[in-house]
Amino acid sequence: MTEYILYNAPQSTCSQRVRFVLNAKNIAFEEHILDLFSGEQLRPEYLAINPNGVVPALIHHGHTILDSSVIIEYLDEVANEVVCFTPPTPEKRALMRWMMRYVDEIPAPAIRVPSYNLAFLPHFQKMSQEDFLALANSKPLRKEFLLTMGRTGFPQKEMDQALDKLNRTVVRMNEWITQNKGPWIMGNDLSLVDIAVMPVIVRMADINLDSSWSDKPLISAWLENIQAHPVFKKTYYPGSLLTEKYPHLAFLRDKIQL
Ligand SMILES: N[C@@H](CCC(=O)N[C@@H](CS)C(=O)NCC(=O)O)C(=O)O
Repeated sequence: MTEYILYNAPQSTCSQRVRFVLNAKNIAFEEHILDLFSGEQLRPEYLAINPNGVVPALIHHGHTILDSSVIIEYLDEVANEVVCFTPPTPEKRALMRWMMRYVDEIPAPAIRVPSYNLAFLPHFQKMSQEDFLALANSKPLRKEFLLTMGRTGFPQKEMDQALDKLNRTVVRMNEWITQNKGPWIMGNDLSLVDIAVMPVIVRMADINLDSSWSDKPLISAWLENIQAHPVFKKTYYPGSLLTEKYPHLAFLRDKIQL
């Protein structure tokens, strides 16, 4: 049996965190790509692995590890020979985990709103209302999210709130980098919190929300640094960016009010 098996999706921001850590640690893994639009994550065989019906899921030596933040912490614990992304002292570890909770609480859910409104909505608009409701009701974790979006998209108020959360994250990240003297969030070393927030910042740049940090050179430098990391390209393999599948998104800059 392969030591590591990853169930994930190329454009899934949560999956990108896990792929980055696996690649950085030089861990070979069997990759299973799920088509989230055809509902492969909701099939009984996958729900038996992850009852929440979301990716990623990691299987290591037959043990199932769920939730991207939990998975990257797990990987840093069991495979820390090549590189370690967790600080050495309990105080710093607590600080990193607190920052990771912020990322999971504020920007990780917020980035889904523009992603769905701008890119994924047409997939749902093609469905009949009946099929859409049946799909929404079958989602263990995202039922309310999908029902709020409906087949017309999130209302402007939801979009504004999400963009506000993303902007506040950029401000917070800038403070963290400044306080810790950069170039990474916790200072000199790349840590799990950088990897946790990476997909949000990369997605924002991808869908033209990078004006959020036009006055924050530390964030631009942080993004350049992560993009220059040796495993960035391997993690964001072709098809991982939204603009690769939805080229019209590259031209939306003027339509989104920040
Ligand atoms: N907290 C979970 C969230 C996982 C999650 O929301 N995954 C998304 C992709 S990033 C998904 O599988 N969505 C499928 C769906 O909404 O049906 C984690 O970090 O692993």
